Amino acid sequence: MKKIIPFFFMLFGIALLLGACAGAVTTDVPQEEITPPTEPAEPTEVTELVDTADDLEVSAVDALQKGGCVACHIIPGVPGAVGTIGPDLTEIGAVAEGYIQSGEYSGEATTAEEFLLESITSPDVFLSDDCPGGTCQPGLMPSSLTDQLTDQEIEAIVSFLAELPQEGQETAAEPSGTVVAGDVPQLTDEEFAHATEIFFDRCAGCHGVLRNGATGPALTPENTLAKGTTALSAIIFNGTPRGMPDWGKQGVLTEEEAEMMAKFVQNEPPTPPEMSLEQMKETWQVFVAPEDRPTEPQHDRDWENFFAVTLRDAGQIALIDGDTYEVVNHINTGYAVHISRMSATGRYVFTIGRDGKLALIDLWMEVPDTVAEVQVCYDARSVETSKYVGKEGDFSDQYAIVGCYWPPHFTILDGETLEPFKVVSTRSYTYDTEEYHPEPRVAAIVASHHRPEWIVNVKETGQVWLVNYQDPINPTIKMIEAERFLHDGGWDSTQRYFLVAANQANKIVVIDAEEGDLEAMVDTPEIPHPGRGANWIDPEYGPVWTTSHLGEGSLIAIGTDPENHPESAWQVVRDIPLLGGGSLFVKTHPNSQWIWVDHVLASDEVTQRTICVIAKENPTETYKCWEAADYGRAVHFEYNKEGTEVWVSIWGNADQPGETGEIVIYDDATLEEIARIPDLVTPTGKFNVYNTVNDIY
Ligand code: DHE
Repeated sequence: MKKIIPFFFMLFGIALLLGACAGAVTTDVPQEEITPPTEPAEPTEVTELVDTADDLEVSAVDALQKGGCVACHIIPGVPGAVGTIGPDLTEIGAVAEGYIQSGEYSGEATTAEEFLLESITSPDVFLSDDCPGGTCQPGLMPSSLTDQLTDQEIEAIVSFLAELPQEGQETAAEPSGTVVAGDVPQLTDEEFAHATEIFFDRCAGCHGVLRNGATGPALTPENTLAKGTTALSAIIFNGTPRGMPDWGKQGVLTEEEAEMMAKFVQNEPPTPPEMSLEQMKETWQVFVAPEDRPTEPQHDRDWENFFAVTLRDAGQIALIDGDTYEVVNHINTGYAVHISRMSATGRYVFTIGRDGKLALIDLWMEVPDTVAEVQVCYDARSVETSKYVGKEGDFSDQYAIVGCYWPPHFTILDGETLEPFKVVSTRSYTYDTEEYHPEPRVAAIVASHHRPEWIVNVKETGQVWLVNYQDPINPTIKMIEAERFLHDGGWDSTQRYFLVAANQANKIVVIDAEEGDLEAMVDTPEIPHPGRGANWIDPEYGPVWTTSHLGEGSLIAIGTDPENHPESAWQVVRDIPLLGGGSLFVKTHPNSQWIWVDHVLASDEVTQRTICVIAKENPTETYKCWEAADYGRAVHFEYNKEGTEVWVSIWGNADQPGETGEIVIYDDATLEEIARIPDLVTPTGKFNVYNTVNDIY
C-alpha cells in the first residue's frame, strides 16, 4: 500500500460561541498566567466585578485577540474580528437573553453575562444554532480558553460582549483599525520541511500552493499573523463550518502537528519546483508497447461495463466487472488517485493521481493492467482524452491531456504511449482585473464532441480555454472570459453546452461548444458542486441539468434547451431542499426515474452517509433518504452500462479494518439494495466505461 492520506477536502465544521473555535490545543501562555477554574465562576462574581470593559485593568479587546476569538467571530470594535466560523457576536447580549427566554436553552444561566461565561467555561452545555450552516458542533468552541486567559480577561470579555453593540461601534463585518499581529513564529528546518510536505499533501488543494487562496481563504502572513498560533492551531485541529476539515479530530494531525502547521502558515510560503518536459520524460515508462498489445479483448467479460473505482488512500484503482461484481484487478496508480477517464473507444482507462502521475490501463489484456505511466506535474486533478470524430478527422484514442494544479500548466500526451510532448503554462492575468496570477490551476477538462477541442477550465484567472488539438504541437487556444474559481462540470444532454461551477462565485458558467463562446452565467445558492452534474427532463420545464451545493442544502435544476424551452433556458427552474449543505455529487441516467444525491461533507456523521433520491416526476422534494452504511461517508454515484443499477461508495478509514470502505449496489427501479462489494480501501469516484465514454449522466 502506498502512502496513506485520509480525507482531504475542505468544508466547514461548526463552531460554538466564542474563541478560537477549537478543542485541545497547546498554548503560548506562560504557566504562571494560567489560573484554570475547575468550576464555572459564580455568575454574581461576574456582574459584581465588571460593569463595562473600560473599568477593567485588562482590555477586553486585547483578551479577545489573545484568545483567538477574532479568528472565528465577527465582533464589532475588535480589530480583525471578522471570522465567520462561529456565530456573529454583534448583538450577542440580546441574542443570549433571547436564548435564555426560549424553551430551547439547556444551560443554567439566567442573565446574558452568565450565558456568556458559561459559553466560555462550559461551551458544550448549550449549542447555539447561529453557526454558519446551522447548529454549532460540539467541541468546536474550545474549553481551553480557561487555560489561555486569566479570570480577569474572561470577565472583561463577558462584560464587553454583554453590552454589544456599543454606541459608536462599527457593526459591519469589516475589520476596523489595525490588526494586532504577533511576531513570526519560528520553526526548525526539520519542522519547516515537514510542514511544507503536510501543506502540499493536505492543504494546497484548497488554499493553493502559494497560499493565495481559492476554495479556502488565503493563508499568507498578512492574514494569518493577526490570528495567531492559538486560533490557527484550533482551526486546523477542529475544522470550520465552512469547509476546513477537522484534521485533529480525524486523527490525521496531532496537536503538535496542528500547532506546527499554524506556525508554518504565519511564515512566508516556500515556492515549490517547476517541471520541464524533459523532467516529465525522465519519468515516462511504457510497459507494453502498442504493437505488443492485443488486437482484440483477451477475456470474455463485457469490458464496456467495467468500473474503474478510485481507491483513494491506497493509491490504486479497483477494476470491477459490472456484471459479476468481481474485482478484476487492483492496479497501482498515483498517490491519492483522483479521477479516471476513458479513451474514445473505451479500450483505455486514464487514471490521474494527485501527484500528477498518469497511468494508462489496457482493458483488452487478459488481466487488464497498466501499459504506460508518466508524471507530468506534482499536483493534478484532471485528465481527458481526444474524443472528436467528424469532418475534421478521427481523433479517437490519439491524445490525452492532464490538467495540473502545480506547476500550473497542462500537458498533452500521446494517447497510446503517454509520451508527453507539449506543455502549456496557464500563468496569466485574471479575466476581470487583468492582474497577473502566479498559480492559475487547471480544474475540469472535457473533450468536445463538436470540435477537436478540449475545454480547459483555469480556476484562478476565471478563463475557459478552448484548446484545439488538431495540431497539438502548435495548439490554438481561445480564451473565454468567464468567472473565477472554475472547478467541476459536465455536458447538457445534447453535449453542446458545457456547464461548469465557479464555486466560490456561486455561479454556473455555460459554454456553447458549437459556437465556441460564453452562452450564459447562472446565479446559484452557495458553492455549487456538480461533479459532472445530471441531465433529465423536467415535467414542466423540459431538459434540465442539476447541481447540488456545498454551502446550502439545495439541489437546483437549470433549463438547458434554449430552442424549445427559451423561457427556462439558463434559469434556475427548481430549487429542491436537501438535508443540508455538504453535497458533492448528483447522478441520473436517461432510463432512470430518479436523481441521486449525496451529503458527503455534511457536518454530522449520519447525514454524511445518507443518500437521497428525488423523483423526476415530482421534482419539488426528496422522495426518500436513507443511510447507505453505518460508518464512513456515502460518496459519488455511477450507473451500470444498462442504467439499471446504481453504485455508491462508502468512503471509510484506511486504518480501520472492517471499515475501510465498500460499494453498495442498488436496483435503480426499486431502490432495493442488491449487493455490496466489501473491503475496498477508501473507494470514492467510480467510472463506468460505457457511461464515461459517452458522457452519460
Ligand atoms: Fe475532486 C472531480 C478538484 C477534493 C473526488 N475534483 C474533480 C475535478 C476537480 C477536482 C478539478 C474535476 C475533474 C474533471 O472533471 O476533469 N477535488 C478537487 C480539489 O481541488 C479538491 C477540492 C481538494 C483537493 O485537494 O483535491 C477535491 N475530490 C475531492 C475529495 O475530497 C474527493 C471527494 C475525494 C478525493 O478524491 O479526495 C474528490 N473529485 C472527486 C471525484 C471527481 C472529482 C470522484 C469526479 C467526479 C465525476 O463524476 O466526474
